[in-house]
Amino acid sequence: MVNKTVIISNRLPVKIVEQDGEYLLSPSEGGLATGLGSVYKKGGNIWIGWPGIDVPEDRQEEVTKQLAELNLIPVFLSAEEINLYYEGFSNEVLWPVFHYMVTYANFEQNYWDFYKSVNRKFQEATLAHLNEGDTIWIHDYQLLLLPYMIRKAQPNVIIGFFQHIPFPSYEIFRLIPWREELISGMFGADLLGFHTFDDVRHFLSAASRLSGAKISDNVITHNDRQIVVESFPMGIDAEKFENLIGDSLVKEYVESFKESVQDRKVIVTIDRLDYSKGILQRLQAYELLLQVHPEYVDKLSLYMIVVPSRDTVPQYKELRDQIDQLVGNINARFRTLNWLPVHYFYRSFPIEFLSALYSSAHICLVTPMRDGMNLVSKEYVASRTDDTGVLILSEMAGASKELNDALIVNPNNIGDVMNAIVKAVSMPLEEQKRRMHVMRGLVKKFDIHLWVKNFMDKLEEVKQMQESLLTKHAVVAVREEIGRAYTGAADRFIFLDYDGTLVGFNGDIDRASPDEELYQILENLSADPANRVVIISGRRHETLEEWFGHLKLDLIAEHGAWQKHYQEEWKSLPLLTDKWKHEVRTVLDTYTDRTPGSFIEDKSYSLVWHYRKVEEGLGELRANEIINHLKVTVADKGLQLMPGNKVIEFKNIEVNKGKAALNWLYGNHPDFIIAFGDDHTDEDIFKALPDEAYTIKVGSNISAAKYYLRNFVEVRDFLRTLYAATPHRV
Ligand code: GDG
Repeated sequence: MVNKTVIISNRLPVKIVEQDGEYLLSPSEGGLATGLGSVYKKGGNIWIGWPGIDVPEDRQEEVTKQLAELNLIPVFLSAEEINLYYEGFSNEVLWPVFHYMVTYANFEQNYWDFYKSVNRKFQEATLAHLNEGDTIWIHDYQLLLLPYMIRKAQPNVIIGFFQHIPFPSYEIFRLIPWREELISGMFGADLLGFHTFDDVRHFLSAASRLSGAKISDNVITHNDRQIVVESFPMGIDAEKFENLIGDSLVKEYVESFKESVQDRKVIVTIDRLDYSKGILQRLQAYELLLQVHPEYVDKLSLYMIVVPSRDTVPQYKELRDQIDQLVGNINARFRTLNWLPVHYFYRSFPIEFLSALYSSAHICLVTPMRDGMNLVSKEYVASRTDDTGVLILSEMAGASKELNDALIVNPNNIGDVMNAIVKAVSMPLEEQKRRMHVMRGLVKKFDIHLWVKNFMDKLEEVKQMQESLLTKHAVVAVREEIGRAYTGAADRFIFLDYDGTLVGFNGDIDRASPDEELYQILENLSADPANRVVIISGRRHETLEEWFGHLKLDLIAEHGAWQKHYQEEWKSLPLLTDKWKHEVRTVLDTYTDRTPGSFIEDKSYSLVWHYRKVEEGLGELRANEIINHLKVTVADKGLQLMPGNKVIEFKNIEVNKGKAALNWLYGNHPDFIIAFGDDHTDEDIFKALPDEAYTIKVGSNISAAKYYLRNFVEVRDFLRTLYAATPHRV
């Protein structure tokens, strides 16, 4: 069966109207629909979503058939569901919180219940069309729970998720009562996309604080899966906006504009009605301008289009009233017989009208308080085919990260916005062209098609990464193969790391002592005379002696600085010096005094700075400070610095687990070697051992080992199956 791609979003890219008892469908022209057209219209691919109207149950089959012809699959939602899941949770909880307008949020339990049940409806609709190996791309904040819901029911699909609105800082996100559930829902994805790197940072920070998942750069390791988090700044259909300039209808509109504005300079603003768009503040800035600079009276015309949106919600209705009032005030105060300061339209227009506005406007004023990206700014730029015109852009819009040749403003600072308008009005043509040319090149190159391609390519890359990890997992077949090699061997070396490999990772290093079950396993394993079982650990030799001295084991402590063959004495590596310790210790002490929860472990030939109990983030910061501080000392004294799992260790360069393991093999010719380890000090063993050795990494990180097991429980099971399969079974 050929794998397909499934797009899922709250709304299907289609407009349905009922006329004379018939349902009439017209495809949506929005940029996203155009961009994704290249995906969902191909082959057996589909797009799943709400069709946008309430269809009575007895007509749903008919609509489903009509939609199927366009590769669209409907999720029918009742008025109540739309009210509570969409208007309620999505737009009265997530939207305000994600746009930093927390006081507008209504944390209603009822909204959350419906959010969950509607996400489940999307899950059911998806599963009905899903096969193993399919690729899924989910869109936006209405469906945050869906990735995990799908993953749980169908683990073998690849899931991408893109959020079109900002992801707020953790301090804001944590206010949501259901924050952990939302993060877990998103964790079902393989690839999480946001518009900007700031959104990525905020998500990673919230994810690490709320889930305890391991995060390294932009990769989260959770439940044995890796989740890649990336920024994909969305683009527009730039070619379409360029071409529209030549359209005859657009030209007609441009002509009539010219007549009405004459030689005044036009400022355009276009937004959906939303408190995140900064419409009121922008009007205030314009009012201030007319007040402070009366010379601009009759010289400027502000064309302001506000597209109706969510105006049944009280806050939106209130905003609309406030806009009406402010526009009325400005016009009443400053208008002249032949001039109107603000031309305000509360409705939507055909795209040709927008294009005419974009190409007629000297200035485009885009000043949202927060905006995931803001496509209007890019549409204006794409429409300026002669490179003239000035874009004034809020630093709070995602687009400001790319369009930094715009006049960037803080939308809360109306004086700043006013000054930007003054600067824009008088900007020399060359400067306009220089700035616009750069921005137009950018908007043209990073268009909606490249955005779709980049996301899909990354999804494919992540899929391959997941697959390659999967093949390394020591699944049943692998264990059987290793089991056969083990049984057939007469002289075996078994290297076992301790922390994280034989026992779980413990916040308190002294509490991770061996338990009865582990002793049993080690006793059984070492009872076979063909086995040399070697514990190879970073722990102090005194500790290993205390825990394992009574067993038939070889012990390597402090990464090889101390060694003991069974029934012999402990020996330290010859020619090691610990003279450097005093200098390093003095520095580490100062950091420990400033960092609650951190402590120093002093071993014979190494010093370890532990920060597993330090406040999240602070420990990493201090570790980096220490590394910088001691860089020179490390080089001068011939030391090795090893950052590990919530630790940094300083040790003599000669000390290395890989060298120690090789030393152990010296003069022996075993026919079976296996090594288990969980952190990067064990990588030295994996790399040093001969090719025929079986190397097993514990945890699912990328490793030089041939296979991996998920955790110490799997390691113990594995060891049990090994000795249970031999005739020497105890
Ligand atoms: C969300 C995020 C992110 C506007 N008026 C008319 C009309 N429009 C079109 C514009 C533009 C789109 O609507 C608005 O897009 P924005 O990006 O500006 O804002 P949101 O709707 O809030 O979108 C936003 C976006 O998702 C994409 O990820 O950028 O941050 O909030 O394309 O041209 N189109 C027509 N008539 C109108 O009157 N035909």
